[in-house]
Amino acid sequence: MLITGAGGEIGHGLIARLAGGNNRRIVTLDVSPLDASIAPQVDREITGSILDKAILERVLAEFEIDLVFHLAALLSTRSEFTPVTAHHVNVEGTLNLLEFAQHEAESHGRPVVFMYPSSIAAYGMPDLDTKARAGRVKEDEWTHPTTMYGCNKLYCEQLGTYYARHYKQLAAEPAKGRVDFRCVRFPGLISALTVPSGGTSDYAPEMIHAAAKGEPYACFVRPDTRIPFMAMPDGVDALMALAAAPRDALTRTAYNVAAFNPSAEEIRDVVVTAFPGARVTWDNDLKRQGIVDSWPADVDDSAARRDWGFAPRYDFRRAFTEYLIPTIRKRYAAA
Ligand code: AKB
Repeated sequence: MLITGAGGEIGHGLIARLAGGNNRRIVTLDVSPLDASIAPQVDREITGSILDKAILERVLAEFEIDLVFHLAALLSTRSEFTPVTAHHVNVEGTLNLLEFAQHEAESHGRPVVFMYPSSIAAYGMPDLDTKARAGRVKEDEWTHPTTMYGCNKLYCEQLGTYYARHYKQLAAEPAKGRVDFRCVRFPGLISALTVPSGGTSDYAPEMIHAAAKGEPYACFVRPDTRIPFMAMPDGVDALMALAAAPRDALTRTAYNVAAFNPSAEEIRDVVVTAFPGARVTWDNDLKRQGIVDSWPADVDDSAARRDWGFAPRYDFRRAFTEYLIPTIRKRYAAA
């Protein structure tokens, strides 16, 4: 399998999980070298960019890849600062990977499963009243993203669907492969092991990690801000479950997934209880606030539950008591 953006948050979680039992060789591609906690789990680490077609050609010539986790992306806040670069990485990079997957499929005569993490950024709620009234948003509702990242994600979902449909026709011919594109629309992800960078849902993980380290944290969104979240182990499980699902069971290309949707204030309350002495203040960044205000307060993930058995293990309480707090405490104690 090939994992792009392997050194990022999801890549860390995925590689750590695969290390626990996986019979496929893992090839990674990331612009930076992998850190020591995951590098030993990987069979071949390539340092380079998804925009470098020569690297992808080398991978094509050297390996037989039948599963791609295309995780490399610039996240929402970062993309607003460098929208043109974001478009290059998020859209042209994805196009390169889809072309790569198609060539792999053709040259080995079998489908390549292409896993793509999309995002709640693919939605765009016009105002807070509509957001409050909309409740749990379904995949095909309110897809009017307001950010470069959201536009990139929504478009790449369509691009993947195009490759999948196009090559379904070719698959009827013998010895031809196709791209089997599958996508999860992730909510904010919270990992106990890594801190994200460049995202807008980052306030939740930043608040938790700052409290664990005994550092003050000024939260950049209003206390009443509400978007869906999920603990990283459930995010990784979702990717693996969708990748393994029988093709015939899938009724859509992009699936919502989420586990809990606390307000920023509810997150603060849990953090302060878990780490007495935590200092959380509010320092609203209007631009970032505008981004999260355009994301739904919750999503309807019933299609994922029905089609491939999505069932997150961690609700809000369990995410903190059984995963985040013990794992983060251990991490910083060891450090
Ligand atoms: C971001 O904040 O940009 C990401 C996301 C929700 O896709 N975490």
